[in-house]
Amino acid sequence: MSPRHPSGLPEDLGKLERPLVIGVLNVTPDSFSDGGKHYELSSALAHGIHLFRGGADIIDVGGESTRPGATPVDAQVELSRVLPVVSALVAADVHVSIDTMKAEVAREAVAAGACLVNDVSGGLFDPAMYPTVAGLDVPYVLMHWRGHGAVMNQLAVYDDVAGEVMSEVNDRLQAAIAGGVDPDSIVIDPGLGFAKEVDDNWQVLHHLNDFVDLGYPVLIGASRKRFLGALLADGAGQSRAFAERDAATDAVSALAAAAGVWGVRVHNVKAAVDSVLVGRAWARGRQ
Ligand code: PMM
Repeated sequence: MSPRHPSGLPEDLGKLERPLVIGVLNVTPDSFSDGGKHYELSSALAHGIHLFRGGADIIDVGGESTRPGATPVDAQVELSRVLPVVSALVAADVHVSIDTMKAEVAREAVAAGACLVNDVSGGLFDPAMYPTVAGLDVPYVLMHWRGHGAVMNQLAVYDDVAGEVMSEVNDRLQAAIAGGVDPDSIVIDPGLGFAKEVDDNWQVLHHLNDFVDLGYPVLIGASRKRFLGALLADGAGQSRAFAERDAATDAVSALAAAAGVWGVRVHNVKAAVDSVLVGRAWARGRQ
């Protein structure tokens, strides 16, 4: 069975019978794997179109780096980075999601045509997020989060990481629904790399079926993350370079698709589309 799509998704995407591939477009000077690369509007737009032509179903535009130690930015700075890119991609008929923790940025981006709100804080950062999203009629990605990049490494303390992440996601789900968010519009995400040590991510992935069994569409963002760099470290313990983590990312995408996730968020979309098709066929025993 294909995973259920969240309500509010554009009609053409809602017809897809495979996990969605969401392409990463960070318009920041300091994101962990592509910071600075697409900071200018023209290069952001060109990369967004490149991802779209490569098969991305949605381009996820973010204007604030979430990496450990990153400097927080205010809503005006974030808006000045993302809005021109969102508008230009929407004008080119590309589906766009907005990666933000701020209600104001979410609202403005959706007004400019974004079709999904991706909130890495799961509503913990901005108390206005749930009431705002409740009025927007677009899917809402609620990710597991414990704190901003400046402190998140200190917050990676667990007795049972998969169980605690699941229970914290459940708490956020209840809060979002109580705050007016339509449960059918929610996508959950265990937040790989966010307040998680290297092996914590593998524990979460080992229990991915339990997240899927919660009954909400699940999104996974493993792309090029530190836990993959560590897995692929060389003999001297040197982490694998960002751009050389894509084959491992694709393996995670295939396995996640086989486990029944709704979508994967990746930098290299072309191979990810193949990967989710493999995972889905594997799980179904047919094409
Ligand atoms: N990871 C990053 C940013 N946004 N959103 C969701 N829903 N899930 C993620 O795992 C996630 C995210 C950080 O990665 P990046 O710096 O490559 O964008």
